Amino acid sequence: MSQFTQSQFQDKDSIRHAFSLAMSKMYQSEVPLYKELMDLVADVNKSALDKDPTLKQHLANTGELDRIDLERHGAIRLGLPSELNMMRRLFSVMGMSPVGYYDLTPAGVPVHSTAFRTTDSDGLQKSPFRVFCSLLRLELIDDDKLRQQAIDTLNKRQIFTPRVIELIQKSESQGGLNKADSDEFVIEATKTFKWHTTSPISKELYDKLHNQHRLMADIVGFYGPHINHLTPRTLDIDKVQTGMSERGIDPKEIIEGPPRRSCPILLRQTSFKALNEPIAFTNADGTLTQGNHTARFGEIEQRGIALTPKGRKLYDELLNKTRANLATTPEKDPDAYYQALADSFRAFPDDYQEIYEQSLGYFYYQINESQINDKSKSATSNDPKELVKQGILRLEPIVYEDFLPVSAAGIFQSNLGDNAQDKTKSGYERQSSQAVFEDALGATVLDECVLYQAMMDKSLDDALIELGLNS
Ligand code: OOG
Ligand code: NI
Repeated sequence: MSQFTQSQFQDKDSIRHAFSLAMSKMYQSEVPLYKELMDLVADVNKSALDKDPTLKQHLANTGELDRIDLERHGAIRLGLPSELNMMRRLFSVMGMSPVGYYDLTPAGVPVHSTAFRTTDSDGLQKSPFRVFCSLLRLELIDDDKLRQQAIDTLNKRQIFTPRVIELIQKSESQGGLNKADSDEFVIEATKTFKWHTTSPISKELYDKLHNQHRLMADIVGFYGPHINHLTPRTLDIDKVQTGMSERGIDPKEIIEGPPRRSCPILLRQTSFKALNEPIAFTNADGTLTQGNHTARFGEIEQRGIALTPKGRKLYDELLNKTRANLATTPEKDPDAYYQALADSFRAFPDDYQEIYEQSLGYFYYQINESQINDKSKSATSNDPKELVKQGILRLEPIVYEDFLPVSAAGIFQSNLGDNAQDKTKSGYERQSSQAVFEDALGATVLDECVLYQAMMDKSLDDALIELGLNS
């Protein structure tokens, strides 16, 4: 393709950015509490930056300072493999690829998931918007007749507008979309994720699905995959958790993920509980029956450094240990849980240098400008550890862009309504089905660790070139 044609295309990062703003605007009008949450997060972030100049400097060095206010993720749930396949193609128009495979079935949630996001460092700074996307595992409906009814219902719906499908095809065949098409694409794509106040199914069928699992009713009972939350990024999640209660927003009982630390790792998340909303169900004769449905909620997250497989293994071990040693569930005694969590995570170094030396986390290597003039000549080795020790290179944590299955299960559960955990079948006894998921997706999911390692390696190459130390 010629240079000239390519320059006609809108940058995929800016399509994603426009889409993320359109989704935020739609969700603010649909769920006014989300706007309140955004305001609370903006206040908390401002005071966190004012209080902590070191944090501010780290964020400035990694380019995250400018993206904090833009940063959010959304979540959707799909019913059919064909929907997941088209969803991948839709996100690809915006430069988003499937990263990671999350199996939620061991936690009693009948879905498996991936996250669509950009994988490119620059793209992440321009718009880190990502979408946690789950596919219902219809095979887990244990009643044959009901499963068939669910499949028939899903087969009748078309979650994408005809125009968005045309634009996806156009983007694929041309290699991009021009400005006018991109603008239209954003409007058409957003329609897939809007809320519907009418359900295509009867209240009776809804109740049957609901009895199987609330998520089945949430997916099969609607014309489309409504966005169920949009999550801003905060710099101090504990403040937001208490701030929610002060503003009369009802938070879930515990913050998921690692404990509070000086050097945050991975991801901490909390949410406010799902709203109970009126829905009109459609009877066989076309008349409507009023009912309710809970699906949409608000979530907040705090992100920290991405961990290597070694670091992740340690994280999983410490989290499992905490949960196994607890006499009760975390939700029943949050204080005891936080204490136990803090105790076990003492085994995870809370110092970036130490995390680096033990190869537990991913870092960017950056040149320490103040040191370079006097020391670069003496830098005879291109061994990064040596250059870090000499102060020629400094380490900046690479932020975790992905999700955590145990946390995600906690977020799902907290929004399935009261006592849902007790009613949920404790763990579907199934094998993880990444191959089945990828078959539906029409692509393999990317391995996030490979992506972080590549970012770290590239930062080293760039720094060595600049120092004249590359071989
Ligand atoms: C997704 C729940 C998981 C997260 O941030 O881990 C999630 C859903 O409720 O559809 O959003
Ligand atoms: Ni989420």
